[in-house]
Amino acid sequence: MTKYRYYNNQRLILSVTLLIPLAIMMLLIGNLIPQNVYSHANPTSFTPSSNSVVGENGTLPEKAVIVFSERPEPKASYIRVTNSDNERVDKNDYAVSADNPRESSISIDTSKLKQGIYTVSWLALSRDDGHITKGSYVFTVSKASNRSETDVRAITNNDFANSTTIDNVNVTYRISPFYSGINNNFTVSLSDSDGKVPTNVKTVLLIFSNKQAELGPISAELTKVGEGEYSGSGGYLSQPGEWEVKMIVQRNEAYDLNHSFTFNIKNPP
Ligand SMILES: [Cu+2]
Repeated sequence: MTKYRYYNNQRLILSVTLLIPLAIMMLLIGNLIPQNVYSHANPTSFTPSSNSVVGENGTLPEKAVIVFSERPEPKASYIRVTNSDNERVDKNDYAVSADNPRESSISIDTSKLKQGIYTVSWLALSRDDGHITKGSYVFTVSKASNRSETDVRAITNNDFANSTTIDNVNVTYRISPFYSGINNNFTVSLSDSDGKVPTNVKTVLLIFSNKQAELGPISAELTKVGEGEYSGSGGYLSQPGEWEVKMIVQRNEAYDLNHSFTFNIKNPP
């Protein structure tokens, strides 16, 4: 990918001059085409919600429900709920609601919900525009009432860490304690070649996928915790195996920094 910044104003003015008529054209064309051509069937709500902890009050979710922005075609769409051993804990009864054609759900076999991280993976073929969208998210089952001593034992750290330089920005990333099926901490540190912190960073995103287990993409936005330091915690690495992580650093008035990395991860010993 070619990268350049707007170092000189002339180039910037030229690009803006070219962009205005283009933007007007896009607006005119956009108004002639029904809106849903651009939207696809994207999830607008998840139950249980993304990254939530359930079960602490003794109630377990009996369904996974996803509402989409368009109508999913039931014959070609799915929702699957899997545990950290990639075993399905749903009842394989995917259905679109009779009351709301944009809402679909699958029943969960609550007898199979033990303490741990669960992945909800979905695919939707839109009846409105024929496009396919897919993704995953995770939730945690925590049974505080019957938590045993062994569940809270300290897990030995097994950190994964690496560095790269993209567009003169040094990027260091770390995953800790680096076991699947539990919460991990994800940190990204950014500095330029002089060791200074870049000031134009908007967001740092991590997008996780595990092709073998058909999980993902699962998106996580990290929080700024210090100068050039971004961090987040979650059960995104919900199952063992090979994962690919796409890291995207979005910047003001500069191209995104993109870096992908893969690794193998195991469930805790
Ligand atoms: Cu679409």
